[in-house]
Amino acid sequence: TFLLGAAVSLMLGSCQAGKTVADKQAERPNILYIMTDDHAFQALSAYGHPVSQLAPTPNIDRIGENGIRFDQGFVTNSLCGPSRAVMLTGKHSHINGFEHNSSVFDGSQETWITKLHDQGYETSVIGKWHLVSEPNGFDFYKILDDQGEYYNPNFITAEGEEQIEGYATDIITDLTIDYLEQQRDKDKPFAMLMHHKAPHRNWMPALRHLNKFDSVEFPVPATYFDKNEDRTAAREQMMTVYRDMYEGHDLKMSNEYGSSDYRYDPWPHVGRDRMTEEQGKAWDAAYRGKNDAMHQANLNEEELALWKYQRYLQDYCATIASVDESIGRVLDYLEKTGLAENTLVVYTSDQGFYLGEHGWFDKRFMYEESMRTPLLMQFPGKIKAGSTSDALVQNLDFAQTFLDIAGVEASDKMQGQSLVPLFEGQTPADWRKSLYYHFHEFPGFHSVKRHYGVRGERYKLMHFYYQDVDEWEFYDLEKDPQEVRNAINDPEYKEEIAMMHEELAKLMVQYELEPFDTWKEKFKKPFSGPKNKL
Ligand code: SGN
Ligand code: CA
Repeated sequence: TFLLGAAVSLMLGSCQAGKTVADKQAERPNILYIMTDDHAFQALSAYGHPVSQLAPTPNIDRIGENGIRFDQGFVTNSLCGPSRAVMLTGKHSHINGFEHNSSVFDGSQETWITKLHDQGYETSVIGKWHLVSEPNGFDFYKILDDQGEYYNPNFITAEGEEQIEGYATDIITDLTIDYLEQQRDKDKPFAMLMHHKAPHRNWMPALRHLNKFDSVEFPVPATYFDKNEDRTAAREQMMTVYRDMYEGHDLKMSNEYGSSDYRYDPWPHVGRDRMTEEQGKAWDAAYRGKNDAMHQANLNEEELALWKYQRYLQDYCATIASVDESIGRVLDYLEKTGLAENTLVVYTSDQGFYLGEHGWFDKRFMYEESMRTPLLMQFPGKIKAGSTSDALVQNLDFAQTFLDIAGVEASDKMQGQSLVPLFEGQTPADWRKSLYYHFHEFPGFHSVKRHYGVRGERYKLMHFYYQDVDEWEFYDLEKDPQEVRNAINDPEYKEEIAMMHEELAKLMVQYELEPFDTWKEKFKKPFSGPKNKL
């Protein structure tokens, strides 16, 4: 209908009802898609988790208060590049071709951005990109190089690369507001991606937040010391806070009392070494006292494991403090200029993250904390303020949702569904009852084995596969929300397990994936590439 409307107004001339074509076009909704890197819902106060109560995010919460909070938002493949490729294409990883972080995005594919661009939208991306190939369909891009750095990061534009002094989150915010204010073509609606690097590893806070949570004691998850005895993949991962974090790089621990020299840090050039002299001084001064206190305390093994958890959470939440300030600035700008009235604002993360659950950091697994993401949206007049939804939704749905609100037809190759019918907070009776998930990056960082599975409203079934591993897991999320009891061999769940197998088979047909038996041979061969990267 929109296209027809635009054509008619063109035919009627540009001054119908005192409005120019440009005016008309300007009425088409803007889309501001804000995505952080690795923001756990446990650290976003709208979701009420105890961690977030100690480190609240009032500005991010505003989006949910002005609009809708999705309580069952998930990704299809909990990893940065793959998640971004799914978000853009609306297709699962095995279809869009970006299965793991060593993939290169095929930019010739249709995405919601290319489609909106074709329909006259002004498109832009600022911040982390991580899809390797040059952004396609964007009028403007200014993206971080690869993962990007927290301090004095390098940005890539169509004109080349430049380094900007300052803190990544603040710079991305400045660039975003500057672009909206100064650079974009104001006769066109905009579709903009603002992609923060924070709170990605190695969790380097802004100078002003370096001591923000020093006196906060975060609640240690009940599963922090779990041994995961009934599951191989969970046992063999390399993402345990007290075993796999680098004491220098990740935890900023000093060598000894009185020193500011780090313990093990394989990549100082992306961290402490990038700072200016002034930044470095402030950084060292902020960590010195707390590191010295740690040395003086002479901690035993268990105490040290708990100390590491606190250091991890303090730094992680401090990086989010600057993200929260960023969102506050952007929302204020939209409100001040009146743009908020006609803009869909989305806040989400490229995946969830473990904040010590099962003893872990990072993501990848299909367990709740990493498969689930925060998801908030505001859109005055279209989304009722203060709504919540517990419908099962996925990042697979974004492309069709954004095209829907722009009045542009989705491509029939897209595999998600528009979230617009959920905007009132009601779930249509025929809404999906289960989600498909597939993690492909093995061998790889953190050694999480390949797996796929189905998450229903109550049960979860997953299949880990790779070489000698061929193992199923089953969880009852109602009785075991922390997913600590693999019930795959429990006769009590026989029927539910069979039902979930059936559901999984159905989803694989729907998403055009052959049954496991037809492709398992490919993964039986011993791996002959480089050794697992840690
Ligand atoms: C880096 C991180 C890993 C992380 C991957 C993928 N190590 O390699 O911890 O899992 O990125 O993250 S780091 O110490 O170099 O930061 S993703 O968000 O890009 O998928
Ligand atoms: Ca990420």
